[in-house]
Amino acid sequence: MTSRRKMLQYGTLSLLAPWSLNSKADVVATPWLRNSDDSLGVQKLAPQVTNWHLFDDLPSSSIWSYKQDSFAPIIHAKQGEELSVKVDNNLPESTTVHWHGIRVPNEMDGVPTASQPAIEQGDSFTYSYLPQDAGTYWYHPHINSTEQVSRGLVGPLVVHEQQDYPVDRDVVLVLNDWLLNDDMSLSDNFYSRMNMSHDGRFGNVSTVNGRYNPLLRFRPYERVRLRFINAASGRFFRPDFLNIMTANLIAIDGQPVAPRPYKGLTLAPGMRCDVVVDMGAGAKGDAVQIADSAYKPVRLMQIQVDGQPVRSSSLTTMPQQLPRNPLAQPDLRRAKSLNLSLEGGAMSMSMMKGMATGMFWSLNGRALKTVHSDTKPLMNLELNQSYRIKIKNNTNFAHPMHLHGHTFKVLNEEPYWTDTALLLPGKETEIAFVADNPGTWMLHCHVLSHQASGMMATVEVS
Ligand SMILES: [Cu+2]
Repeated sequence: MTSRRKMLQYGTLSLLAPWSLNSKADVVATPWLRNSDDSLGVQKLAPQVTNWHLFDDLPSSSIWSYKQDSFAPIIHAKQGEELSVKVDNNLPESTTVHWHGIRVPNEMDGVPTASQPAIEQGDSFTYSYLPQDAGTYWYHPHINSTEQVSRGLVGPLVVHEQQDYPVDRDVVLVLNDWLLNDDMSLSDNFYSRMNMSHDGRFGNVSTVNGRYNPLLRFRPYERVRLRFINAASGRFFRPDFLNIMTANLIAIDGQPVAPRPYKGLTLAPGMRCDVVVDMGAGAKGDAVQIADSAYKPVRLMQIQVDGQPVRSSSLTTMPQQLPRNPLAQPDLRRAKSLNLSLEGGAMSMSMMKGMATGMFWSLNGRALKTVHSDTKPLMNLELNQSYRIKIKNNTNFAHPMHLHGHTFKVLNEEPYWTDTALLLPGKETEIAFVADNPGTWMLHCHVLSHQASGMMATVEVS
């Protein structure tokens, strides 16, 4: 029991304490305590309105969070061990929790009303499932999501590998985007037709773990696993370590890739990457600025290396390859082929219609706003059959397309597994997967303003 208590203590206090910065304290990266085989037991989320300081020297903002006086609490789980999360809805409206990227049974997927009824104000719901896949995932509501996510309802789900991955520290970095008024309140213009028909909702402040340009402290020669999660509703991020420190990419969207030098990766909303950074010798009082270069480079976070060295020099070996997750390989020769056409948006034929109806986007010519039990699926897939889907972006905007309940392979020159495929304007890609998880699953754009204005569908696996 000691180890459980200790772990819970680290899980709920130490990991959160660095983020609960009401003073001028810096964000201090805290390791995941990885010396226990004990289960984490039932974890709790209580979505509610709370106050949060996005800047240390400015007034707080009223945001929505999964915990009081906190932001984006981490849920830790271990691969192959049952996870239970009790959700008490203390929000002024109904909500659900969707577990992005992790394969769960359909009734745990958090989509009203396809997989569960909404959790009404004052009600509770317990999500329980067994994470088969290790990696970096996240959770967020799947109801009124443009507003709920933009108000701050997001959190990381870290499923630890069965064998601890050899790094000195494991740090989650949640990337967000906020549209603030002059008085630090959140702009409530969540469903502007301008945003819906263009690139989605963009803010004027981006944060890492809920702080503007935070300072992360590491020790000389430390090897650190950084887990980036783009939890914004519309903004893309591209963490930029180029020419600053040794960084190697080890996972994309939770799934292992062969370790390789990190050359910058564009993370659209919903996407993640794991990067192993080897710190140098450091110098006192000398913080390095890490930029976000998804657009014109802006400040993302600062890294300071000081204190007692972890070893006598930097590790020069490539980080270890993560073990692959138990994903079914699609049989590409016997796979059935389907097409998915992304349509609509500004500068398209459906623009005028969208101005009248608020529905700017469509998938294969169909626009959907909400899902009901009798919603006709866009695709009916046979259980355990392999599928190849050609996705063509026939719009002038980028769309990160997310499929629930499955992890799929993007079949480009170097195929990789993901749950969110980024389709740039006018581009085409092909994905493949085995439809091995029965149920009604969402297929939608993760630019949440696009999802809210038609770019969503259901896929039935039975
Ligand atoms: Cu989109």
